[in-house]
Amino acid sequence: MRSPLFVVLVVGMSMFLAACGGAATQTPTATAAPATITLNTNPNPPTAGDVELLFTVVDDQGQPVSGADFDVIADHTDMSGMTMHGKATDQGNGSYAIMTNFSMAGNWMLTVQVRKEALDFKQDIDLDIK
Ligand SMILES: [Cu+2]
Repeated sequence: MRSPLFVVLVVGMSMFLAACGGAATQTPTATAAPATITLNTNPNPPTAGDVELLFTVVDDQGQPVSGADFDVIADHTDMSGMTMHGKATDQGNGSYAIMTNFSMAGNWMLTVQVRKEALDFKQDIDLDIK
Protein backbone atom coordinates (compact mmCIF):
# COMPACT_ATOMS: atom_id res chain seq x y z
CA MET A 1 0.00 0.00 0.00
CA ARG A 2 1.16 3.50 -0.74
CA SER A 3 0.89 6.31 1.74
CA PRO A 4 -1.71 9.04 1.08
CA LEU A 5 1.05 11.65 0.96
CA PHE A 6 2.73 9.81 -1.88
CA VAL A 7 -0.47 9.79 -3.91
CA VAL A 8 -1.08 13.49 -3.31
CA LEU A 9 2.37 14.40 -4.59
CA VAL A 10 1.86 12.44 -7.79
CA VAL A 11 -1.56 14.00 -8.35
CA GLY A 12 -0.08 17.46 -8.01
CA MET A 13 2.45 16.70 -10.69
CA SER A 14 -0.11 15.32 -13.10
CA MET A 15 -2.28 18.41 -12.70
CA PHE A 16 0.71 20.60 -13.50
CA LEU A 17 1.43 18.61 -16.65
CA ALA A 18 -2.20 18.74 -17.72
CA ALA A 19 -2.29 22.49 -17.15
CA CYS A 20 0.56 22.87 -19.61
CA GLY A 21 -1.62 21.45 -22.36
CA GLY A 22 0.25 18.24 -22.44
CA ALA A 23 0.94 17.19 -25.99
CA ALA A 24 4.55 17.63 -27.02
CA THR A 25 6.15 18.45 -23.70
CA GLN A 26 6.87 14.91 -22.58
CA THR A 27 10.02 15.35 -20.54
CA PRO A 28 10.51 12.26 -18.41
CA THR A 29 12.29 13.01 -15.19
CA ALA A 30 13.36 10.57 -12.56
CA THR A 31 11.01 10.71 -9.58
CA ALA A 32 10.27 8.54 -6.59
CA ALA A 33 7.10 7.32 -8.28
CA PRO A 34 7.28 3.88 -9.93
CA ALA A 35 5.48 5.34 -12.93
CA THR A 36 4.16 8.62 -14.26
CA ILE A 37 0.91 8.83 -16.15
CA THR A 38 0.09 11.88 -18.24
CA LEU A 39 -3.25 12.65 -19.86
CA ASN A 40 -4.14 14.24 -23.13
CA THR A 41 -7.66 14.64 -24.47
CA ASN A 42 -9.29 14.91 -27.84
CA PRO A 43 -10.85 17.43 -28.03
CA ASN A 44 -8.54 19.55 -25.89
CA PRO A 45 -9.88 21.11 -23.74
CA PRO A 46 -12.44 18.35 -23.21
CA THR A 47 -16.12 19.18 -23.61
CA ALA A 48 -19.31 17.32 -22.69
CA GLY A 49 -19.98 14.50 -25.13
CA ASP A 50 -17.49 12.17 -26.79
CA VAL A 51 -13.96 12.59 -25.52
CA GLU A 52 -10.98 10.41 -26.30
CA LEU A 53 -8.64 10.04 -23.33
CA LEU A 54 -5.03 9.48 -24.31
CA PHE A 55 -2.62 8.38 -21.60
CA THR A 56 1.13 8.04 -21.66
CA VAL A 57 2.89 5.87 -19.08
CA VAL A 58 6.59 6.00 -18.33
CA ASP A 59 8.45 4.12 -15.62
CA ASP A 60 10.79 5.63 -13.02
CA GLN A 61 13.55 5.68 -15.65
CA GLY A 62 11.40 7.61 -18.10
CA GLN A 63 10.96 4.55 -20.31
CA PRO A 64 7.54 3.89 -21.92
CA VAL A 65 5.49 1.14 -20.27
CA SER A 66 3.67 -0.89 -22.90
CA GLY A 67 1.59 -4.04 -22.61
CA ALA A 68 0.05 -3.11 -19.27
CA ASP A 69 -3.49 -3.56 -18.05
CA PHE A 70 -4.89 -0.03 -17.95
CA ASP A 71 -8.00 0.62 -15.90
CA VAL A 72 -9.92 3.90 -15.98
CA ILE A 73 -12.59 5.09 -13.59
CA ALA A 74 -14.21 8.48 -14.18
CA ASP A 75 -16.27 9.99 -11.38
CA HIS A 76 -18.35 13.13 -11.71
CA THR A 77 -17.36 14.60 -8.36
CA ASP A 78 -20.05 17.30 -8.46
CA MET A 79 -22.62 14.54 -7.89
CA SER A 80 -22.67 11.23 -6.11
CA GLY A 81 -22.97 7.95 -7.90
CA MET A 82 -22.15 9.11 -11.42
CA THR A 83 -19.23 6.91 -12.37
CA MET A 84 -17.90 5.35 -15.55
CA HIS A 85 -15.45 2.50 -15.81
CA GLY A 86 -13.48 1.01 -18.68
CA LYS A 87 -10.16 -0.26 -19.96
CA ALA A 88 -7.86 1.82 -22.11
CA THR A 89 -6.26 -0.13 -24.94
CA ASP A 90 -2.55 -0.34 -25.64
CA GLN A 91 -1.50 1.87 -28.53
CA GLY A 92 2.17 0.96 -28.27
CA ASN A 93 5.11 2.95 -26.99
CA GLY A 94 3.52 3.53 -23.58
CA SER A 95 0.33 5.07 -24.98
CA TYR A 96 -3.17 3.97 -24.02
CA ALA A 97 -6.49 5.25 -25.34
CA ILE A 98 -10.14 4.99 -24.40
CA MET A 99 -13.21 6.59 -25.92
CA THR A 100 -15.54 8.08 -23.34
CA ASN A 101 -18.75 10.05 -23.27
CA PHE A 102 -19.03 12.69 -20.59
CA SER A 103 -22.75 13.33 -20.37
CA MET A 104 -22.27 16.30 -18.06
CA ALA A 105 -19.85 19.19 -17.86
CA GLY A 106 -18.13 19.92 -14.57
CA ASN A 107 -15.50 18.43 -12.32
CA TRP A 108 -14.53 14.84 -12.99
CA MET A 109 -11.91 12.74 -11.28
CA LEU A 110 -10.11 10.08 -13.25
CA THR A 111 -8.62 7.22 -11.29
CA VAL A 112 -6.28 5.26 -13.50
CA GLN A 113 -4.48 2.07 -12.59
CA VAL A 114 -1.62 0.50 -14.49
CA ARG A 115 -0.69 -3.10 -13.84
CA LYS A 116 2.16 -4.98 -15.43
CA GLU A 117 4.22 -7.64 -13.68
CA ALA A 118 5.56 -6.03 -10.47
CA LEU A 119 4.15 -2.63 -11.38
CA ASP A 120 0.79 -1.80 -9.85
CA PHE A 121 0.34 1.95 -9.85
CA LYS A 122 -2.74 4.08 -9.31
CA GLN A 123 -3.01 7.79 -10.01
CA ASP A 124 -5.81 10.36 -9.74
CA ILE A 125 -6.17 13.02 -12.40
CA ASP A 126 -8.59 15.94 -12.19
CA LEU A 127 -10.49 16.66 -15.37
CA ASP A 128 -12.56 19.77 -16.00
CA ILE A 129 -15.17 19.08 -18.66
CA LYS A 130 -16.29 22.33 -20.27
CU1 LIG B 1 -23.28 14.24 -13.21
